[in-house]
Amino acid sequence: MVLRDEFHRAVEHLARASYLTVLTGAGVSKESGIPTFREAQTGLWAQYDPQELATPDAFRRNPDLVWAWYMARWNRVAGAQPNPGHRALVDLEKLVPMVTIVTQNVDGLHIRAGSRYVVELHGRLGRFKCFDNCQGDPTLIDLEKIPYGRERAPNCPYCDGKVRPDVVWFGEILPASVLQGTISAISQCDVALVVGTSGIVQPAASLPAEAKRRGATVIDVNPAPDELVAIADIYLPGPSGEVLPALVEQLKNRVGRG
Ligand code: BV8
Repeated sequence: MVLRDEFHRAVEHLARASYLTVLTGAGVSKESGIPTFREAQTGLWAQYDPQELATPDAFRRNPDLVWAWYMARWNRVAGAQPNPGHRALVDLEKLVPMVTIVTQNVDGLHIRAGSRYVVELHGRLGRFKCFDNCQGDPTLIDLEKIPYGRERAPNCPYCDGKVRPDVVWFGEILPASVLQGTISAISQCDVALVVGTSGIVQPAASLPAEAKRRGATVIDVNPAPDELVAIADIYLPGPSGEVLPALVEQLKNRVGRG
């Protein structure tokens, strides 16, 4: 069966890998109960397009609406746990000499699962900064030290401007340190494992093709064919919470650490 062959090819590439870069999107957190970015939002948020809220202009126009959206998402993430897919990526660190996770997700679940090398392309829910970075970029703000509520964006204790989430919005450039870490992981890897991303948002969506251009084998894990299937060497259909543990199981047997 084609799938079985593809699966075993993926295990062979992982067994021979010396540097694995894992590129993850919202799909890897789906089985932790966190809806993907493109899924219809629930309740109050159903009337909004996430792409319209995740921008500096939206925050300038209506800081309290955008603030409340992030508070609701932060609240949901705080109650979520890493799932078997996150944990399988941690297990890979014992089976491949070097593993770096480059994630689009802002939920912090890879770090909470125990992954050691994680590049968070788009920042992190629960980290906050002055909208104007008045003390330097970034001017991080400890919410515990200022009065804040869930409904209204608080004021910066330094400049009295607005406090915002420390995430990368549409139209904003990714931090230089993040880009450096990403380029390093993409240029060194001999296997790029792409998990749970629709492959739409740039520049993250260009990373698998860049890894391939540099000679890496690209493996794509997604229950639905995404934009990246076309350039993937191997496509494994299925939820990451099932496919990744199965890959790790087979890899353990293959390298004799079962
Ligand atoms: C920038 C943080 C330079 C905020 C996010 C070309 C070059 C450069 C820029 C652009 C370009 N083209 C367009 C742009 C602009 C823009 C962009 O990409 N627009 C898109 C819509 C076309 N990019 C930017 O603005 C970026 N900045 O490039 O700066 C610049 C600046 C100014 C002017 C010029 C250049 C910044 C983008 C960062 C945006 N911030 N997040 C927040 O979270 O609130 S993006 C956000 O959406 C997420 O972080 C994530 O990255 C993205 C959602 O994508 P996915 O993770 O893939 O999630 P999605 O829901 O789409 O898909 C989930 C997948 O999971 C699906 O395929 C599904 O099948 C699968 N799945 C479901 N269940 C499972 C599963 N998979 C596995 N297991 C399962 N169980």
